[in-house]
Amino acid sequence: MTSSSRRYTIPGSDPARLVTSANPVGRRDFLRTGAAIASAAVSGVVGAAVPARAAESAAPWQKVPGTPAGAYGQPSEFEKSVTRHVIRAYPEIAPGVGSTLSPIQSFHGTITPSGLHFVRNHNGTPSIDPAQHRLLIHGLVKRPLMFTVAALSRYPTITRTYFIECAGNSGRNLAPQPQQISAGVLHGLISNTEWTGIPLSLLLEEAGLEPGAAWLLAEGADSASMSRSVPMEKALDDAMIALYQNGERLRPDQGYPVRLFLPGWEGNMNVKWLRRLKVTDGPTHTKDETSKYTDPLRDGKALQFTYEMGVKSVITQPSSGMKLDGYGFHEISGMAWSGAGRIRRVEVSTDGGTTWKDAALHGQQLSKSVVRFRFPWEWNGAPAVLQSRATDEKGNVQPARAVWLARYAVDARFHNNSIASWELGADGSVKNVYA
Ligand SMILES: Nc1nc2c(c(=O)[nH]1)N[C@H]1C(S)=C(S)[C@@H](COP(=O)(O)O)O[C@H]1N2
Ligand SMILES: [Mo]
Repeated sequence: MTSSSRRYTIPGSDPARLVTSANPVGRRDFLRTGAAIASAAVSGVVGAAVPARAAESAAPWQKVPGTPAGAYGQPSEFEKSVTRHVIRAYPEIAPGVGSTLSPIQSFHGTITPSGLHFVRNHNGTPSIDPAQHRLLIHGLVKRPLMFTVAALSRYPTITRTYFIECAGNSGRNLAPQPQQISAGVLHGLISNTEWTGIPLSLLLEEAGLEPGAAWLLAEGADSASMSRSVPMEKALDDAMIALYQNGERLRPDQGYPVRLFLPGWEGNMNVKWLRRLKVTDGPTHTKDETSKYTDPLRDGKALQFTYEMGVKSVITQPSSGMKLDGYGFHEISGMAWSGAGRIRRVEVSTDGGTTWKDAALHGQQLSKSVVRFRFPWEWNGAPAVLQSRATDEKGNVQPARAVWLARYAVDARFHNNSIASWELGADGSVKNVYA
């Protein structure tokens, strides 16, 4: 702790006063520290203010030996409620079709734990034996190549942290009435992961592009045979053949053993269980890109091939379904990301967008990656509407809901990056609202 942070002490005469969310550190002590205070400094002070004798009577778990560590670690048994939300579109006829949403309301950093990564499957997660899986690169190439997973694992790799977001994320916030469901069920088709893999340009270079090679057809080995067309420009830019997720092999739900990763581009194009890349002279117009992922506009036209995910943010604490346990200090916090590059700024409004103030950005501010924003706030107990607005390094600003709705047709379902609003009632309850 720095000497300056020692100034803050816990109010009250009992030096071992228990600091809980219901019995917080005095609000004047918080305010004195100013907006720049980091929550880490506060908790550090709390720790320092409790005398050593508070720890003298041993807790039950100090009196028995602990359990031996298991072969694969699991979260605390007290965190069992932090799970993905499973939605099965056709539970009877095709149980593998659906989405499994990340509980973003429970996240506090920037990385999505692998077991809580969102999943969007068009026909379930295949069980693939890596010894039998192959990746084929063919079409307009000088040398068609077939790779085993073992062969791929011998290539030089890169490690990058990127978000992936389904184009349908936040589609539930296009319902006629705001739904009272958690932030994760509303906006949880987003995850942020450290991916390790091979630059796709390396493999394409090895295959050798023929003249006219302008697109790729990427095809998955699942029973949905998910396939999408990818412009060569992206393939030669930052596209990756991902093999690892947060340091271990890809999870089956994320495409084990091989996935195409296209940083910042709509989730659907990141073909999992990748089995084939065919180099072509134009887009293939596969079933997956003609039946879906088109964005109808107000003027009767439609956007096709909307690849880049728009600049976006969402407040995760507090968020719908939560309840603030009293007025006073509360940290407003959330996630922001952009498919165009780095997040430069996140502003927070507590009055429904009338006034905005800058939030602090935490974590590495990487390109096409989630940043965490935090905003210290003193709630005076009056109803409030909380919003966040992100700006990226290209100057793209997250649109207001009304602006987004004015652009897209009423039946548009994808790419909803508009500002989301939480209404805080006088009783501390937090509701999803359209503002
Ligand atoms: N082979 C295959 N790839 C796929 C899909 C699929 O169903 N099959 N779903 C796509 C969709 S719609 C999205 S949003 C992302 C989701 O990636 P995740 O499940 O790893 O989060 O994968 C994409 N890649
Ligand atoms: Mo998706």
